[in-house]
Amino acid sequence: MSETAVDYHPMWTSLGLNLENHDALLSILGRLYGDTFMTQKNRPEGMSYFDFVMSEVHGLRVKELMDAKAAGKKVVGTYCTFVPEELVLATGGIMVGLCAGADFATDEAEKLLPRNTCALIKSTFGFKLGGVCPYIEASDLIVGENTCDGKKKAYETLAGLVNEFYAMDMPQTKSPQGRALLKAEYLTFKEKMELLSGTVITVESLRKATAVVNNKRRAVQRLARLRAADPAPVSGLDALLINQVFFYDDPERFTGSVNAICDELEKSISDGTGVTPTGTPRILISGCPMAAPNWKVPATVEGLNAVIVGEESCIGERGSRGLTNTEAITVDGLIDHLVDRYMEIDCAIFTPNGDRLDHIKEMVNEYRADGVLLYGLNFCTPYLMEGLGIEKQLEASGIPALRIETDYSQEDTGQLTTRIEAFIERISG
Ligand code: BJ8
Repeated sequence: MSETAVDYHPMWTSLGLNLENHDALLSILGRLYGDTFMTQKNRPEGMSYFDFVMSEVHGLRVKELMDAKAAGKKVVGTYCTFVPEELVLATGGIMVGLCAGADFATDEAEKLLPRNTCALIKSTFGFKLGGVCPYIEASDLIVGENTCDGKKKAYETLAGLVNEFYAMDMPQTKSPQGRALLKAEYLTFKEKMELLSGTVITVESLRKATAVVNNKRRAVQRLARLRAADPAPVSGLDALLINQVFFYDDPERFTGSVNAICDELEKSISDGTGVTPTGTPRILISGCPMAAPNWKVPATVEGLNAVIVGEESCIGERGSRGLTNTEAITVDGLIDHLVDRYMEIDCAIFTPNGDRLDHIKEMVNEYRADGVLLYGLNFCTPYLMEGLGIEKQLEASGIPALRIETDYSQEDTGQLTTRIEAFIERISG
């Protein structure tokens, strides 16, 4: 996210980025990254890989995508953990996440969206309209999913702004009908990917792609389990960063880098060392996804000498838990396994969504959290509504919970700090 030695301006120009806006964004993000991440104490050495990825997130990684495109591969941009990367990889393609986590060109976005739209959707539009997202421009296909009302209506407008847009319908219940809908959508998406890439998906290619994604998930699951240690071996900010990089990096390289840092963390756990003192208040975050560079709340929590030990979030464990069975002798059988795995994601767009509460409680137990911070973006009806009930039920089970509603601006930082500080005091008692 910083200016780099290699001059990528010609590449950004070829992608049609607005160079003035883009340079301004990179310079702001470079400073934010330095202030947020590089000031942390006792960081694991393995984080240097993720620092490098972030420093080159608009540079080297985009160049890799462009090189892959020149070699005939397709790049698919997505906004939701329900879009199966396995089907993209099985055609030789590359999938990247497009959700954006910073305010940009909000005035422009608000010409196309109601003001009371969540920051995540507004930011996605702002990045497109401001001409600052190389990933949107590098994508041969952009996949939107009919999840929340905000997204599905915004996609109708986004479809007119990008090269090729593809809408995927989504179930709203975990019923047999819901499962059948997801299966039908995955079969149609498979056909779309085959058409786009000119490659037919075979049992072998899908099994291999599924194994690659399973390995990536295994690695972040391993990282998650290590965070159960006290003292915590890695900060919540760094763990969130790794979960954010999950959506950009080459999957196999990412897996290797996460496993390398896990080796390091295992050693520090066995040495009894960590990033914070033993007994530091431990918080689980649960709610809306935090897309890069949305680090506001974790930075606030950890700036108050607490540590985040897990994210019940799509950029976190909700998105990465579970593995897909690779034992099947037909493509259809493998897609059935994919559907089984993805139907486990307990997004708040499902009704009812009781599994989410169970999962939060499991995570509290497993990672020895002292309390749960329920994180909702302003105007996100699914998570804000669900958060009310979850807060009551957690408290009734003796698990302290704090519900916060915020956006990407810094305007409420003072108020958030006061509330989070009081919560930390409460759970430390
Ligand atoms: S599976 S959480 S990635 S939909 S914050 S845009 S819900 S109004 S992001 Fe999500 Fe897929 Fe679900 Fe996960 Fe709408 Fe809320 Fe905005 Fe949100």
